[in-house]
Amino acid sequence: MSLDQNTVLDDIAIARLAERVETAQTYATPIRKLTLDYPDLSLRDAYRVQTALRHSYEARGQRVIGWKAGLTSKPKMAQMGVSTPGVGFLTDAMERPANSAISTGDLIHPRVEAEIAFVTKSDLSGKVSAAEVMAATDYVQPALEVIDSRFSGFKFDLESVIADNSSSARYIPGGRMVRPEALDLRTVGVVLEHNGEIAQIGAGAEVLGHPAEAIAMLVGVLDDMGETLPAGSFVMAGAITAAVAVQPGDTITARFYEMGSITVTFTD
Ligand code: 0L1
Ligand code: MG
Repeated sequence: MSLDQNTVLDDIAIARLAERVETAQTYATPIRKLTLDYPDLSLRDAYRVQTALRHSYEARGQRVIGWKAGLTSKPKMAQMGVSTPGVGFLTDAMERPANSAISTGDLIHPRVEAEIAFVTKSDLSGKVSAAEVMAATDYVQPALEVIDSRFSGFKFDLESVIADNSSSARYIPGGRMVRPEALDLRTVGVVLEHNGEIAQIGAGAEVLGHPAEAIAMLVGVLDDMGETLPAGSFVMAGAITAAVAVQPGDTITARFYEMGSITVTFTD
C-alpha cells in the first residue's frame, strides 16, 4: 500500500479531528464516521490524524511500545467491508496481562481477535521483505487484541478507521515465545473459544499469506509516514479470523498450535 494520495486538510482540521477521536476513545462515546463531515478525507490525511492522536497520548505520558497491522485477513476484510489493510500504534496503557479481567465500562462495543505478534531485535525501515522481517525478529508469540471502533454501529470506511487508530483498544500478549523460524507461521492453527464454545478457527496463512508479510506491509506504511520500526517493538500481524463481540461475563480463550493459549474474561 502506498500513501500517494494528496493531503486535503490543513493542520487545524487535522488537529480538530484528532481531538474528536481522542474524546470518543477517552469517554467511550460513539461518533459519526469522519468522512460524513469530511468527505474528501484522504488516506494520507487519515494517517496524519492518527499521528496527531499518537503525539497527544505521548504528551500525556503514554509510551508507544509497538504497532499493529489491521484488516489483514480475508474474513476480517469481508466482515468490515474494506479491501486494504492498515496500521495503528500500541501504547503501554493499552496492554493487559493474560488471565486478567478486562473492564468493558470504558469501551463502546468491544470485539476480540486472535493474532500472532512479532518482537523485533533490529530496526526495520523502508520497503522490506517478509524474509527481512523474519531475520529482524527476536521471537513471535500469541496475542489477543480487543478492538473497539469509536464509530456508531462499528460502521466506517478505511479513512475513518485509520484516523481512529485502526480501532486499537487493548492487547494481551501471552502463550509461548517462539523463535520465528521454529514454526511454519502459515500453518499455525488458532481455535478461538467464546464461553467455552468454538467461535472461530483459522491459520496464520489468513494473514496476507504469511504473518511476516503483514509486518513488511506495516513497515512500508511507517516509511510512508516518515517513521521506522525500532528494535524491541511489539507488533501484531492482524487477526487470523473474524472478530468476536464480547460483553460483561464473557470468557475468551485462544488456543494456538505449539504456541500455548491465552484466556481473558470481561467485566462491567
Ligand atoms: O485489528 C484489526 O484488524 C481491526 C482494524 C480495524 C477494523 C475493525 O475495527 O474491525
Ligand atoms: Mg487486530
